[in-house]
Amino acid sequence: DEGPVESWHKSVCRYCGTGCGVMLGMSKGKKLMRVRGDQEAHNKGVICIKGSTLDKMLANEPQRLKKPMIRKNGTLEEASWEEAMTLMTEKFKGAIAEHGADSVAFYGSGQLLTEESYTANKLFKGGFKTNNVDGNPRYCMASAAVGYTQTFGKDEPPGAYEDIDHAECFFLIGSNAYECHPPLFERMMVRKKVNPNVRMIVVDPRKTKTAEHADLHLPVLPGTDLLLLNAMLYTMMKTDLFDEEFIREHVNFSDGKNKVSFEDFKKFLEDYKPEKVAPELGISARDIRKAAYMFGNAKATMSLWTMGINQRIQGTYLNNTLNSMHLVTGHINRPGATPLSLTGQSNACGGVRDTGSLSHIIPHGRLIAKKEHRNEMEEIWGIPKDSMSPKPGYHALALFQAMVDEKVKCALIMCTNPAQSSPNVEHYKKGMEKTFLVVADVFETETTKLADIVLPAALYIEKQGVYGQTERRYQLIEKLLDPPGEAKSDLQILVDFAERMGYGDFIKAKTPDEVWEEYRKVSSHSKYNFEGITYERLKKERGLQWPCPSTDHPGTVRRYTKGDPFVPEGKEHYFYGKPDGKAVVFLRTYTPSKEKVTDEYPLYLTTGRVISQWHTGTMTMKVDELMSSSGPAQLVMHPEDASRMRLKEGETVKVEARRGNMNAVVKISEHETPGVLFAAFYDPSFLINGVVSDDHDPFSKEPAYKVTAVRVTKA
Ligand code: MGD
Ligand code: SF4
Repeated sequence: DEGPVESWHKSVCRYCGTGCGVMLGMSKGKKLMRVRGDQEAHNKGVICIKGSTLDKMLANEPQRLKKPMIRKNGTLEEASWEEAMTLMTEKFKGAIAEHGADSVAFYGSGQLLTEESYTANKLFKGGFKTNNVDGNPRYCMASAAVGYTQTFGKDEPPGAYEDIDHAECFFLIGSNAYECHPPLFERMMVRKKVNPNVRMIVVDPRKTKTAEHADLHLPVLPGTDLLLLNAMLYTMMKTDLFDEEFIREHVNFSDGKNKVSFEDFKKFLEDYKPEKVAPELGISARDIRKAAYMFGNAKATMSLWTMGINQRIQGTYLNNTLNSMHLVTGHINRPGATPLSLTGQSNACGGVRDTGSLSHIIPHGRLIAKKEHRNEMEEIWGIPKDSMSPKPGYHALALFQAMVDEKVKCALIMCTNPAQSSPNVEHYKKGMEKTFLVVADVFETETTKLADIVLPAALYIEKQGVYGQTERRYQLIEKLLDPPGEAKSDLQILVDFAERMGYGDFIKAKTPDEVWEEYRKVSSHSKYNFEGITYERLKKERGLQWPCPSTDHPGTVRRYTKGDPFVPEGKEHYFYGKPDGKAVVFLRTYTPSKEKVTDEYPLYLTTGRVISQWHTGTMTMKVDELMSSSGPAQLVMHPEDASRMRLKEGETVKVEARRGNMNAVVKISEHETPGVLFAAFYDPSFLINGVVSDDHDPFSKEPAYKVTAVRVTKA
């Protein structure tokens, strides 16, 4: 018996990008006994079923990976750290010597600690000189990141959760916040309850629990939302809902190549008359107009979105256009008026986007392809000028394709499970099998099963480091437990690997404290400046929002407006990511998805999360309460579809798509829309990604997990 709770410790939930503050009750025997929401954190004590069962997840010690494993004669066998790290070093050194630095890669995660992602990125890009560093945020938020960068010149949102308490209209598009960001959804409902004039519009092909609470639900057909946004803009233009003064002072227009005029923008919108686009959207022109009035007429409108518009072949365009709707109506930079992309993972913002741990970027919004940006980082990292590779590395899908093509010989994968989470997964698994894969995880996964070396990693409060979420808030997780067996933190693994590869002096920050100190100083050379966010402050405070340039700075709730330390004195708004301080409104033309339904593939398949499971289920499927809530994953369809195909609940069907086929068990639910099927991706025994299309956005390279055309027949 580990005894009752002896002490409570402030921490952050392990799972999602809401970044809820939690209080962890530890026993004398150093066991996590209880979890509750932190009343003083931004979530005001509210947490969801996943967060409240963190103790049960951590209690799964018997199933944890505890010793390194090496594949010998086709089977993974236990080995010592010395053996595993020696073999890994030998393989990486061999590949670099024989095939060059671009034959190795790092594939990371928006759930690694910031200190870990920063170190891996620095080692591969600044040390080995390959930009083959990417990770699962590519599957998640790349479109939001590229969208912000194109519109404002800098990634990360202008607003914050606090805006929920001031908004008069919530525009939720491609977000099932009820299930995926429950404390934020609850905050919106509280706002609505206290102020009955507050309205909520939900754009979603599915009748989700979020949509059930909407004042206006627009069930658009999968893949068509850009038509809706442009038609709403058309309506706003025709009804004088544009804020011409804000536009004049703070906005430029662009067709993507050249600067164009406000008049050109208006002409562009003429193609998107509601009556014209309504049939393709599958909703009425009246509802399009209604949505436009609600958005435009409210005193303050806040848009919130996630994967429904990020995971799309026009994900970047959708993000641009949504940002544009705020700019042209002046619904920005005021309390309650802002676009706010909700984060999927706990540390995709702070850990990956801000540290520049994707194949085309380097820390703090710098681009690999820009010589002056590389030169800045070379100087900061103390490496010779022009020594970094100018060539962007492989983005996630290109990386796995390079494995199929045997161009990438060795890869280190940390804290992610791409053999389950990648689209068209059976194809990319062939590449993973061909490559010398080193996988660090806490449990056995579909990816560790393909590894040549498996490294047991420390989990959550078994290590220390910073998570950064949606609203530019950095929060600290302190170490409260020792990892089981021989498991080590990903940072320890990276530091050891760096030393063995001959980069011990370059990766000189070796502990979380040292890395944070280095990284904090690196940030001071940028507009992401968080030099004032020290561990000392984070131990006391409930997170801090950057920019935060000095230790006496309170952090910044709203960017690009008065109160942001980078907005020049005397200016009300200033989009300093752009040379002239003006944000860009793009003219973005709608293109139909290649996965549009046909006679051959007459149904849409859309995929995503459910409230009680986290991503590939490795952590949450081990918790009884969560399993009994979700059950095994199934193919969910509307009763009309089921009766048309004469299918019953529990029946096995064959799902066929252009890229593959699989069997599935049918579940019938009124929450789906006729013609649109839903499947979650947590359950490895129902690997839905076997049929999901790997079409992707040409700018963000994010896969379009949300739109696949399929046919369903009795198995
Ligand atoms: P996770 O289950 O989050 O899935 O896909 P993945 O990242 O592949 O994987 C995290 C892994 O890290 C788990 O295996 C866990 O056991 C391990 N882990 C936990 N803590 C640690 C640690 O501290 N160190 C190490 N080394 N390992 C640790 C997520 C991806 O899936 C994402 S982000 C999105 S948004 C996509 N969404 C999506 C979708 O909507 N539909 C479909 N069909 N597929 C999708 N795939 C994508
Ligand atoms: Fe954790 Fe996200 Fe649930 Fe909050 S909403 S408790 S961060 S899983």
